[in-house]
Amino acid sequence: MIADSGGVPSGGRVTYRWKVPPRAGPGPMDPSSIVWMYHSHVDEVTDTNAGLVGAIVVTRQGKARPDGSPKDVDREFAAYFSVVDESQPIAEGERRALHKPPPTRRRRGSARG
Ligand SMILES: [Cu+2]
Repeated sequence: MIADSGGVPSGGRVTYRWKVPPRAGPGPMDPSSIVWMYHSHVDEVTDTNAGLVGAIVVTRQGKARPDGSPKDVDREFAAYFSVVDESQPIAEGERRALHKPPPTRRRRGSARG
């Protein structure tokens, strides 16, 4: 892993490199590739709800093209389904990403009703 503990700046890019042990790849009865999910462990729930998740495709040795895609697959896509509690406040960074100003706080009993 290359990144330090400072996180990835907005618009930034980090390249991660993992050593993939044979047990992380497809087994004898699996297709040419299997998928693992990656996600943030900084603030796991908030970050995952903000979309900081993705797929890692591990293809059997000798079954990948030079770009890493499996030779026996025409198209790849990953789908991730999740249940999210939208009643929970979202993180400030997520709010900024949506280009919405933070909600205005109002005092109870305000003359403006
Ligand atoms: Cu995890």
